[in-house]
Amino acid sequence: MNRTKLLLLALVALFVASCATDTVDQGVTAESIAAKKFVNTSADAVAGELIIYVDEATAEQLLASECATRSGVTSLDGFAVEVGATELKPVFNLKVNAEQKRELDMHRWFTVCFSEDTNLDVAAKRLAECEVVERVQFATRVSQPKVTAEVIDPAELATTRAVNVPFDDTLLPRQWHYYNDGSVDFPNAKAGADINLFAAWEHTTGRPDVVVAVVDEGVCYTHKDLQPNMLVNEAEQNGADGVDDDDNGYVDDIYGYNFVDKGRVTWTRPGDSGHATHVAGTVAAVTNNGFGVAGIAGGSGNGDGVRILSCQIISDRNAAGVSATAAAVEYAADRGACVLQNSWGFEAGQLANDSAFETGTTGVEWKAFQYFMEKKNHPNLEGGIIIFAAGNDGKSVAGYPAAYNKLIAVSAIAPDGCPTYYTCYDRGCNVSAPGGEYFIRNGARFESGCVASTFPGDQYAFMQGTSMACPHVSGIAALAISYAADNGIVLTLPELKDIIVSSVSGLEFSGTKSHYETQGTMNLTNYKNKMGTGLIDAYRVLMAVRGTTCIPLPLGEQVILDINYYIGDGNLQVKMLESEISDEVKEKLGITDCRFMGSKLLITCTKPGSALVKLKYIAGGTAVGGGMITGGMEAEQEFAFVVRPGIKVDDSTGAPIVPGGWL
Ligand SMILES: [Ca+2]
Ligand SMILES: [Ca+2]
Ligand SMILES: [Ca+2]
Repeated sequence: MNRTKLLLLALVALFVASCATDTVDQGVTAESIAAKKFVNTSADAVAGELIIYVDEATAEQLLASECATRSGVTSLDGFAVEVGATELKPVFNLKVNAEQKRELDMHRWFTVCFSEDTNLDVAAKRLAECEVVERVQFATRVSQPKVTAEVIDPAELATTRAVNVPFDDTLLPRQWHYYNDGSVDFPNAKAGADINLFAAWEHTTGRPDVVVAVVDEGVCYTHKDLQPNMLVNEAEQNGADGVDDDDNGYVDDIYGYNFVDKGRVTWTRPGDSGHATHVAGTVAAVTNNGFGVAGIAGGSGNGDGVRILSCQIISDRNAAGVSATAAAVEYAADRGACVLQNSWGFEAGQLANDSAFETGTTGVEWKAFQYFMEKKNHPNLEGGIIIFAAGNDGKSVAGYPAAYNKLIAVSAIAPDGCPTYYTCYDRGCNVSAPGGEYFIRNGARFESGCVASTFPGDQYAFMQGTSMACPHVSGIAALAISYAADNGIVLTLPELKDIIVSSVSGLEFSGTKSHYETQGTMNLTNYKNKMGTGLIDAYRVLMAVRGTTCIPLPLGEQVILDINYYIGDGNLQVKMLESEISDEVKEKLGITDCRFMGSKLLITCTKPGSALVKLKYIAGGTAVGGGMITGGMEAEQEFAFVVRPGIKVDDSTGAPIVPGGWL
């Protein structure tokens, strides 16, 4: 008798015993209790599969029987006979890190497989009526937003790079989403509608000990602009085909694992879209290697980018069920990822709110997320951060699980600094990033306003979507962890989440803009203050990790900066002292005028950029104490001057006029 049968027999025995009791003694009550055990509904659920959460004793019995050599339980009827059950297996992989998984009760989740002809609702009801079964979940599939890729003509790959980009990747000038000086070909393109990446790159470009798991289709790991930044499982790479060389429960998982087909990661099936490869490139395509695109945390051309792990949950348009998806998230945590990049969701409308997601009806996917968030895979982040695309339905609510309040959901903006026509916004959306947008001119479609990244077959392509916005935030999270590591800072997970959602530019828009798909107009007023906290800014994220306050300064205009806006409670208690602004900083920001007057600094910057400066002031009183004088204390604080186009500040205080900053 094989292992599966043994497990099945054990479970069936338990079902029969408990179901019989329920039916006889409790009747209708048992039915109402059973109804409360359902995590979700059977709408669009996969046939022939259910996921159950059993009580502790049953879980132990089922797991122990996995190694049993005895002939097993004899009573074979009831559920197994009715539904033609063929398999019963734990959802999670207890070969790795079992202790922590048991603490989270992950060992109590099982998948039951049976004939696809079986009525799912009837089978689920049967299971729910069993005392030992505490929850029953229908195996819904994940969905991935549809994408339209516009492959970049190879002739363009040889484009001479513009002089104003910091690295030599030939397509970097097309990546307006990293640094937008307003010259991108898009209606009303706005300088500053970007993630302000170039300034961040002056401080870090990533670290190879930071692993980002891309939960998506399979990543084309042979792509020459990705391959050096793929996480390699060396035991498998140097091992034997068809053998689980590192004994982690997955055969041949060299660059990740394919949870749909149960094997190697794939990207060349007819239905594959290139989505994962595009997403991975935004996070960590190799930067400064002389060709292709740059990745946000792709290193500096010295093998120092963050690493990508491919957790494949969609293959040839077939999506993994929820239990395989949960296993993919668990696998990401077990392989050392500390950032989970997710441009996918469940079909909208299955769960109405956070409480349906988390409370009495918690599903198996949440258990996997919880494990990922609790697993400490990097010494400089106490946990793992999970980032989701908000969804492309244009709804005023994020999809699930993106909307869940412990995950970061990303909405998408276009090169005009306005919401894209497709983005989900408002409820459940936490922060925005560039997702790009096609536009029509004279009847023709243009892709220059989309996001440029890697595409299978050593190609490059433009795509649009919150799927493209999401990896911007994942890449920035990876930079934040890298920067923390470089500076000996340990972040908690809540700290990193707070930093990400608070390090943003204000988004200012009004009126209407044209809608690419319908060629109608979208009313931007509907989106006001609903694109999360604003547009994420990579430089601000790093400065927040460092603990340094950013002072936005306008470009080419004299400004009177009142230090009291940035220190203390703003009651003019602080007098500024003459501070040294180095020649290097003056040159970098084109500072033509710089005078200290009382609590104020009069300054004119003529070049965009950013620089760290130390400003001195008197803490208390109007003079520094010492000698015969009783007075204030001389103090010093580091600030980051940020000069960008579009920054507007108050004439008398230098405070930014757009709440939260620039744009
Ligand atoms: Ca393996
Ligand atoms: Ca192998
Ligand atoms: Ca490159």
